Amino acid sequence: MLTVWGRRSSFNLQKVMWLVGELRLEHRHIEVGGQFGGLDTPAFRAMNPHGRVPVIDDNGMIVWESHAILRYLGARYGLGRFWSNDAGERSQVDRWMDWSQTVLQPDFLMGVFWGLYRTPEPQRNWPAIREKVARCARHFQLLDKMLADRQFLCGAALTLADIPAGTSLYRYFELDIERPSVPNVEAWYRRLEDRSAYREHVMVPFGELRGRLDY
Ligand SMILES: N[C@@H](CCC(=O)N[C@@H](CS)C(=O)NCC(=O)O)C(=O)O
Repeated sequence: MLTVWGRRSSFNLQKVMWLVGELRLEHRHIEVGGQFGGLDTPAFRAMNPHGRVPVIDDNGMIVWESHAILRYLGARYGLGRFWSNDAGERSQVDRWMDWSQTVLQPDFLMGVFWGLYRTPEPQRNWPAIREKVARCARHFQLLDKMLADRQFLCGAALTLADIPAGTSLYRYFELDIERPSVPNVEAWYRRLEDRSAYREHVMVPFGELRGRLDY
């Protein structure tokens, strides 16, 4: 049995749960972190010494770090669909996953979502927020070009490449910020919205996070 730990409002948990949903894996989900606490217990720290979510236990195999979990689940349960044994094909997916984690996520999730939405109004650093909003506009314009001739980031089917970047779309389009015209990204977002796993696990209202810096 697969067990997944993490609160539903966690961006990194959402990536994992979206894939669990796509793969229709039987699982148990335990909400920890944030208002649920539980990240500092010896039992949790024995699984993840960093005390962060998500974490999975798949029949005794413990994995932490959201992208390591995506790759693990893809390799174990998604061969041919979410995992390829061909190194070249895998690299097509890996480059988008790594770019999302090292470029898009810091600029959007940390820069815009934390800077604007999670920071109480009097503490907001507007020059920094504006710079991150502008950087995100360029990232989404680049994605828009990439998506001009394809339905998903690596072609005609959803792959792991879509999961980290696609998870940011719900919050990006819900926030009251300036956005460029990105029709191909919007069409991609609509395709993701058509998927029940995306609606259930990513389109999770995030009001509890407003003005909240403590987790
Ligand atoms: N790089 C890690 C980041 C993990 C992380 O920072 N998780 C956040 C939630 S998105 C967390 O555990 N926050 C503490 C909390 O929820 O209490 C990953 O991708 O899994």
